[in-house]
Amino acid sequence: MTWIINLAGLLLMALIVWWFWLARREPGQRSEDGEFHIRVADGVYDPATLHARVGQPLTLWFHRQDPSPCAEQVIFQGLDVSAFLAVGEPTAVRLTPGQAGRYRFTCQMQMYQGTLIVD
Ligand SMILES: [Cu+2]
Repeated sequence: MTWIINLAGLLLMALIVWWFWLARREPGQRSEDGEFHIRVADGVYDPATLHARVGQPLTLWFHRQDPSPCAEQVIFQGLDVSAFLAVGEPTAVRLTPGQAGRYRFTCQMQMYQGTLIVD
């Protein structure tokens, strides 16, 4: 009986370690050449978390598959960048982050949500 409890405890510890390791890793996409391809469909940007460096010129290709008006615009908060997205053909959004920080990008109703993390 005791060994079952010990095993359960070990499993729990492993789960906690795994959870924190995952949380610290901050999932998302990094791009060496500054190009990203983001699918816009079903209410989510995929990938929704982008990593970039200060001063790195970025080209974000938005592939909008959602024809609803909700998805038609993407707005980068705090970067003074926004764009209207075409359906069925990729739209390029070019920007160069000048300061480190976390910048949210959303549709105009903020149903689509993404984060650009600049370090
Ligand atoms: Cu929307």
